[in-house]
Amino acid sequence: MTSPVLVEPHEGWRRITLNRPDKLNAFTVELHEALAAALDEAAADESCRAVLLTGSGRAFCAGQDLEAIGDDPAGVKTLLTDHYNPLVRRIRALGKPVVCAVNGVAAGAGANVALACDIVLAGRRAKFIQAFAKIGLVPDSGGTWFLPRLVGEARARALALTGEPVSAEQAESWGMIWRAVDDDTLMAEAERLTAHLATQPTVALGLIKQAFGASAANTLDAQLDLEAELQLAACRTPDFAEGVAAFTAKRRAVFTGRP
Ligand code: T3D
Repeated sequence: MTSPVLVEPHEGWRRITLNRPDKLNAFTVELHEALAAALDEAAADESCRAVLLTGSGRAFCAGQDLEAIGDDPAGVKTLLTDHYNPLVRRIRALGKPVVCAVNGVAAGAGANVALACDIVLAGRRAKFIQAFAKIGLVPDSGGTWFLPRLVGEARARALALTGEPVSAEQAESWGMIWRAVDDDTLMAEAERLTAHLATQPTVALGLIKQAFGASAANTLDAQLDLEAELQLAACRTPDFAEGVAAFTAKRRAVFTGRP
């Protein structure tokens, strides 16, 4: 049987590919389980310092597989509590950057899983669709949290209420994603970025993720205190010493990513 998730290791990073192209990489429990395992392995492997998430075929992900959703409302909620919510938490908690290469349509939970990643690149043919209302559901997988913070409440509400698609270029100009790029260069650009991040001070990058993760709920005072705490942790890493030494010696820093 074909694996619903492909993992491809590279020097310092790995690519994780959602792999149900015939169903536009829609989520099933099997896909969720394979993705969770792949992310946990990436988290546990010290030699992996960045992750690239993408989809196979012409789509990134069409959200929940609607043929596998079942008709028991309690079961639908369980899918969220057992799979989608842990997935979003895993991506946000991973102590290394997650780059998302959105290679085509990202609909429903597929759109919001992309937005949970740290840096999102999208090919120009990609579209982001809050498809939920079209089938009588509400945005999940963090959509009602990510969208207003990324694009403002007016746009977030309209996108969720209408289910209108947002092109990659519009998403970039609204600040919803980092960059829209040509389809034929998307993967090369995403690989270059991920490989670059894999050479950077991994612990500090993880702490940066932590700081942004906390900032939405913190007061400025609390955030200043958190920054001081995180800075202390960053200062204790060999990569900080290396960064300063390299700057002083006017040479390129060689970071190990070790704590
Ligand atoms: O707890 C819970 O589980 C609730 C959680 C919900 C999370 C969610 O994500 S809800 C939202 C679910 N997703 C959608 O509603 C999107 C449904 N799909 C679409 O609207 C369209 O397929 C797209 C806009 C994404 C793409 O359109 P298009 O025209 O490019 O492709 P297509 O022809 O519609 O789809 C191609 C194939 O993929 C087709 O299969 P076939 O006919 O060739 O055998 C289609 O049925 C299949 N497919 C697409 N999306 C899904 C899907 N199959 C199952 N589930 C899907 N979500």
